[in-house]
Amino acid sequence: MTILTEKNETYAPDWWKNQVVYQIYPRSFCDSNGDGIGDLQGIISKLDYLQRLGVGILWLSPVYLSPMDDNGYDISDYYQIAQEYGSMDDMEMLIRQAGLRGMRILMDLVANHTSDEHAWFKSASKDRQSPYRDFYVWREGDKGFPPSDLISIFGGSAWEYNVPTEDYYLHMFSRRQPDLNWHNPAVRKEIYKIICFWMDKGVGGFRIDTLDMIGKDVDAGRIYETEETHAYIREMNRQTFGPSSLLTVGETSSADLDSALRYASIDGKEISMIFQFEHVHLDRAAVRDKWPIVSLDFLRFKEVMSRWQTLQGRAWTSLYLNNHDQPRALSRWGNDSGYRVRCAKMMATMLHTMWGTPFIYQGEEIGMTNAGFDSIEDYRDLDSLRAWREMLDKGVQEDEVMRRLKVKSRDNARTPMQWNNEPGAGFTSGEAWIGINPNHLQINVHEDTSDPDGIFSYYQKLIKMRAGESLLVEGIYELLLPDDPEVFAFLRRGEQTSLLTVCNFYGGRPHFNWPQDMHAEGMQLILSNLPDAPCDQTGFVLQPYEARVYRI
Ligand code: TEU
Ligand code: CA
Repeated sequence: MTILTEKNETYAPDWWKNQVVYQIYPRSFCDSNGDGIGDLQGIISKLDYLQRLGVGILWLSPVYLSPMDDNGYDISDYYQIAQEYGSMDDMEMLIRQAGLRGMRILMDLVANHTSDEHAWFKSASKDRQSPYRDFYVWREGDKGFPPSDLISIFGGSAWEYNVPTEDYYLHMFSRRQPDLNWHNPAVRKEIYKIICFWMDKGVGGFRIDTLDMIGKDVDAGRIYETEETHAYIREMNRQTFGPSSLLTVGETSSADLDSALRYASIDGKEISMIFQFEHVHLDRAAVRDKWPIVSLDFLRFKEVMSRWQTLQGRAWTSLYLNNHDQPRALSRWGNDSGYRVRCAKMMATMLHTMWGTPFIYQGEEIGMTNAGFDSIEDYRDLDSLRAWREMLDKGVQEDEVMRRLKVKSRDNARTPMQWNNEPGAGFTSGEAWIGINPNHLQINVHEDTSDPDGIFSYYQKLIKMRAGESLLVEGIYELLLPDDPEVFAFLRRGEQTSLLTVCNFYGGRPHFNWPQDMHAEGMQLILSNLPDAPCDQTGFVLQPYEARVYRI
């Protein structure tokens, strides 16, 4: 089945393979009514900007009805739009207006858990006889102790005692996000109804939150990826988006290559692609211990990014450095001061010339940076606020706790989009729900897009290149200089020609030698983040954070 759009276009099954996705965090994108909270009409007012950028798909973080305990990742009604974001009419207008500009909407489906204010949970938590009782995971405690030592991702026990029914329910995230029991066919049926409802609205696909957790075996303490996980995804595929050309992206923080070959196999039985987390877990003390500050092991980063390229031809993958859960990569792994503009372009060159579908997170296209918050009062993210309390209780010095939040907090990515240098950054005429980065005076859309050498126009070039360069979609990836501590260089080999990407991730001036079987005269520079790119028979000296792409 292909989806007809406003222009009665039809979409081939792999329409998204040369597209770039733009993630919008609605709360922080654009506020149209001055209440300090981003909204759907705000997004609609920026569709021309997004069309100019050249992206083909807009992933919206959740906009459904929610008490906003986790900024919408706690849904209380999947069929309604959160009042602070607007109405269903606004949502339908957004889908339509985006479609008219050749852009499709990816909804964020949070189905591992609901809000504790969802009607199902309100009923289930009141009465053991509720018809929705088995929509959630209930276990007896043991003389006042939780049923097991499962820990929530947001810290603390994953079990919450429920007084009315005198037992515990499971919540792998906040206690206000009770896990759904996917082993119950009635739950799966309800989720499939929700997917079909939004498909009928004309969305282009779904990003599926914590997809690797839906088949959890709680009593075995196995939270991620079981056989049931894949069985349920295949059933979901068959009963909803499978026959269509929708784009489906699963968030699977536990995935390795083998599981990715199942989730995102080109046989189309599950989903189109996944978000893997190996690279964003590299600078963690441990996968479940994100707060201690660890510097990036660049060689491991290159190895991980390259290993995920080996899926080519057997599955499909996403490419990302930023999202609403991660600190901004430019601050985290790049240079967000003296070389901010050049470094932003270099990181984008690395990502957008790899194999897979690149994702741009709002503000990445103008080089926005981490928030720089100094006081706990600045923070809004429940994960960060709880971690602050937990680290203090464990005896970590307050200045170290604040240093960690400043580097690692999800709020780094959630400060309002910086449209101009006005007091509300063009995001709001009111008081923003979270602090606006003071550097919006210098770093903003107006400033950057008025510079032909700005980051935005560089992203435009990369996106246009992907749409027109088959080597970026099909070229076979080959890492060069795996042991080089500064340079990330790789080929995208084709039949007749190939592409060569060379990125200097640091501030040194290393010399890059042309690869063995290649010569200067055969090289055609097709993109660079510096005005000139001299080279000689041997190769060239890379300037700090310099990036070049050659056709060979
Ligand atoms: O995140 C799931 C996930 O992988 C998180 O555990 C992530 O590792 C953590 O947020 C890092 O601190 C998804 C959403 O992206 C996130 O915003 C939600 O808070 C979470 O699920 C619960 O829905
Ligand atoms: Ca608003």
